[in-house]
Amino acid sequence: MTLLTVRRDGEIAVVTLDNPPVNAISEAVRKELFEMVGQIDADPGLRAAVLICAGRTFLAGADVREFGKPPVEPHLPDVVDRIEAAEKPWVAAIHGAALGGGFEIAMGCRFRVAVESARVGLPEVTLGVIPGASGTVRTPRLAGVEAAVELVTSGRPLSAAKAQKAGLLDAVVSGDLESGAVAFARKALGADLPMPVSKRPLEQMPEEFWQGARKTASKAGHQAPLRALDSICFATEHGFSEAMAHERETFLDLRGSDEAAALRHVFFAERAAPKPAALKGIEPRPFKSVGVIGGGTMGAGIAGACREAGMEIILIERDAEAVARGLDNVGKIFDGAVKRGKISEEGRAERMAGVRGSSDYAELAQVDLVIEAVFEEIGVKRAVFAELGRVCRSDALLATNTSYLDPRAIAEGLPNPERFIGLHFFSPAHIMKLLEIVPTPDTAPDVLATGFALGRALNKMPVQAGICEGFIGNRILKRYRAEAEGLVLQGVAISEIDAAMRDYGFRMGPFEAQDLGGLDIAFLQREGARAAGREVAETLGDVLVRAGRKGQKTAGGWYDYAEGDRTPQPSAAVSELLGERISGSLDLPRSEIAERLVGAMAAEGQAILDEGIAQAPQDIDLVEVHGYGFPRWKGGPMFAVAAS
Ligand code: 3H9
Repeated sequence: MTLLTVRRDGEIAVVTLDNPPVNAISEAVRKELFEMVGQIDADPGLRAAVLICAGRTFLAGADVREFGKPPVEPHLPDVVDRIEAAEKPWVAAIHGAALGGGFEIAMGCRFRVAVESARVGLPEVTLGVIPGASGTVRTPRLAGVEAAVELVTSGRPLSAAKAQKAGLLDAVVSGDLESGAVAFARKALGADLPMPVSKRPLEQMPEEFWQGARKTASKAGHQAPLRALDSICFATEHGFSEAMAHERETFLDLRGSDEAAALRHVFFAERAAPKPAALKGIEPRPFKSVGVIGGGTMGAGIAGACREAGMEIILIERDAEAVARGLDNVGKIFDGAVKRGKISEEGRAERMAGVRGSSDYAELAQVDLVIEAVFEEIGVKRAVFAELGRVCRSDALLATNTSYLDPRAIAEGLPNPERFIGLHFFSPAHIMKLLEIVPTPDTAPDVLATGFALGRALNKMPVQAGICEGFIGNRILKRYRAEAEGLVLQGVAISEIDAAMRDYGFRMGPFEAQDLGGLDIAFLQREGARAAGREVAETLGDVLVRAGRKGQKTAGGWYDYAEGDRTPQPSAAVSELLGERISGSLDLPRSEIAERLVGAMAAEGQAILDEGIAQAPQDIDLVEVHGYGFPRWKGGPMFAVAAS
């Protein structure tokens, strides 16, 4: 045994698994666990076993890296059965997270105890599969069908307290987990053992229950949640072994699916992106105190996100009135969190106590980091950095939140330009995950490392982008929209293009999304470029804005809207406005429309890679998934096109 060690505590064996980083259940782990059950059963001096893990977590699930390879014995369901069938009862002692196969192993144990901070769950559907080692068969026997359906189809883990309430855990221990679990085992040996989970009875649910659950599961947009639900339903109607065979078949079928491959791609990309190899070993600068310049929607969102992560905030605005408005905007963010039950009133007060407003830049003399989020105009931004250059510590990190301007131009003349960086947040900044990190040629490596550390601290998805118009995300967006307009010019109906992209998995198509966000933003940006003497071709969006059609806020953009109704209606006015420009009557199936638009995104992504603007194709995929609504289960445009 190399991964499992055993320590004796009287008649209890404490079996510790140490398979860093997350105790994933690899082939070796399965093999050692399977054999360990036999060894403990054969030892007359032992009466029970506690399974505990070293490191940050209990078993985090099957080793996802093995999913692309043929399954090798012993299979996980057999390991779970083996533990359950042991003569000596096993107790799972959970810290960190017991997820997927990790929780399935825990269900094979006769008891489950956890520390308060632990989480348990069956997140397999987020990887495009279903639980494959009895999650859909044992969970309804352990916690009831309704709880099992919620756990398995949502993939969301539960806190230890909630899991105990649902019947998934037998006890939550405070203090040392190992001694708590050993004490639990000792006490349990003094009473009758509960029935193994596989032998427990299963309740039957009415047809309406399944109908409602199917409706909810189908909202995910990909097949795994529905298949997981079907598997639970099957388990309620068949015996244990039959249900296990059915679950296994579904699991293996999905494991080889395109959706699962795409979701695994995103899973690993998300884990790699926040810790770029090139920055390994570089110590980030501190960011305990943060100045935010601008208290509008963006500035307030950034301030709210930083405060939520525990930083002390000074919000700078022009004058007292604007300061009050800015603080009010931050307050509204925390009001929302109170309303959603995420924080208490006291929590809100405690957060707001750490947000101070001022119109005096001198207040920023000692802060670690300043993030500028003022109007997107080069003169305004440069004036801000001239001021910051005067008042801030020479080692304070200075960041601009710009979407389109060149950070080099913003930083021109700044003393110590090595501490300057672009941090492109997405609106609303306290919610959106994506953070584009844009270093200039002068940015010091530890400043870049600080950008990533900040991204991680804010629980965002930080991705490095080089300097070009629109960085990664907005540059691809522009190409996507241009391609969509190109199809309109060839005669494809606007509503068909939107429907095609919804069918593909986006929540909205490109035209509906513009109507919601407003067509004027991109229009003004194009006009700005034209005014600066750059050649920018007239778009169909320009035609609409010039005719006063800026989107839902003007009761019409690409579509018409009835008052108080956000349902897009095809617009005769738009047909008339665009009429003579439309030169064809192209009729494309929706799948081909989507293929063309995603293909255009990927082609732009390739150009971005070739120019060194993005570091890797998976970074582009993360930008699209986390910032632009690209369906996760398609993996992002680079993955989707490479896989097709
Ligand atoms: C399953 O169990 C199927 C079964 O039902 C049936 C089978 C028959 N495998 O997230 P982190 C790596 S499906 C392989 O940054 P944290 C990860 O790539 C599985 N590797 O840590 C990273 O590597 P690197 C169901 C894995 O502390 C490193 O570990 N389980 C796995 O922020 C650290 O990861 C899940 O879906 C894995 N399963 O969070 C759980 N998990 O250092 C997935 C992680 O090289 N995992 N790695 O970049 C998680 O949710 C988090 O990792 C966890 C820790 C919460 C556990």
